Amino acid sequence: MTTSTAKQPKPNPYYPIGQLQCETDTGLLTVPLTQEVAFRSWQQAIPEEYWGLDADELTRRIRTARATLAENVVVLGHHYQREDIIQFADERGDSFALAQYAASHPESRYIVFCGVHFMAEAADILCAPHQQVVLPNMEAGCSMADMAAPPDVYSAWRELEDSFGSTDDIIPVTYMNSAASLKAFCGKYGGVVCTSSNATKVLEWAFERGKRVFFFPDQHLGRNTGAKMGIPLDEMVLWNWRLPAGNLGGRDGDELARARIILWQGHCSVHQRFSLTQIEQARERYPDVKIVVHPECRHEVVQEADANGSTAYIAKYVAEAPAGSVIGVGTEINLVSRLAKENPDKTVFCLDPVVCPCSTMYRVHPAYLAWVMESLVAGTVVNRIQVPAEEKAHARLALERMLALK
Ligand code: CIZ
Ligand code: SF4
Repeated sequence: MTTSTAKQPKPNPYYPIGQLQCETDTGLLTVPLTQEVAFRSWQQAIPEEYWGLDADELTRRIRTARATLAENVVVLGHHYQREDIIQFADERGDSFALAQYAASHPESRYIVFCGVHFMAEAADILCAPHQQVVLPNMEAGCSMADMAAPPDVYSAWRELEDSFGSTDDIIPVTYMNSAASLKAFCGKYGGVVCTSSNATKVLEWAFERGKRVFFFPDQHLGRNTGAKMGIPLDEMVLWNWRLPAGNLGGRDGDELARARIILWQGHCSVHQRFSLTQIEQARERYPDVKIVVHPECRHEVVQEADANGSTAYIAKYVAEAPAGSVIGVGTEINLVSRLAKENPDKTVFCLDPVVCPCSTMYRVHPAYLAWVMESLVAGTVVNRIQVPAEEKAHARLALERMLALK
């Protein structure tokens, strides 16, 4: 695969209005860290020598380290990573598929997970004890996962217990995009993990065991899945975690009594940007366009789309569309532009004209990958992600319940 050779950010024709630009708008091109405006505020300190390296030099150094480490390392690339990272991935995919891939390669002691924090944790939960998981940039979190702080979830659970008299009939379900401690919480309280590929199956499982589901952190995936199962919108209520404890997440007793799904008020800032207006504009411009979106998008957007599904689903949808198709996609821009490149016989475009990449995924700049890989070559494991043993056991249980549904 080729790499970007651009040394300078190019002005992007998509952004006519300066104020609408996001911090990562220099686009999908890699420039040295010193020129990355977005990295100044939140990047993890790495040795000075990596700051000035351009994309070509970083590529060369990562390639050398990769060759030296050989089968001792597996490099995983999430779909939302930039091309300059994806080119090194032994496997690319969604968070769960990547964690499974790492677990099925026990010959590799080091798993370098180019993705975000919860994904590296999931890999650590599923991998063998001798495998060590490394996240190139510790600041690469997920803003959606961060909306469900474990103490807030535990406090909500206690409030639900007080309100209903017990939680025996409530099944906690966490989306993969959550802290390991919340996966452990689900394991401990009879709950389960879901991904965007299996959320329906998981909720069916949950409703066989309880009357209600407590779903976090993504309200949209929860609502879209519930609606797909025929649950009326007014039987899915939002729990506003920003309110102080004691407020029942902003609901009253009647609303909670009616609720079949209690939805944590979390969202993905990338997917929440997609709108009905964008779909309308795409249909006006291309009357035959097909619209495919991720279920982290708002309910009305998912309803209006021709299809919706996980990143793997979207990739398959585009690949299987007939030549000449025009497809508007509602998901992260790195994946959309890769799909456009890999399907040159189709017109594939992002529904959002102000194409911000996922800013936390973007934090895995190749300088970080070079640093962690060269550290491994030197015999030092930096940025290891390790889930505490007890948490791991419970989190694994919640993941295994999900796996058993296949
Ligand atoms: O689980 C993943 O990797 C995410 C974040 C989304 C998806 O649909 O694959
Ligand atoms: Fe999190 Fe959204 Fe980025 Fe996915 S795209 S990692 S949900 S912030």
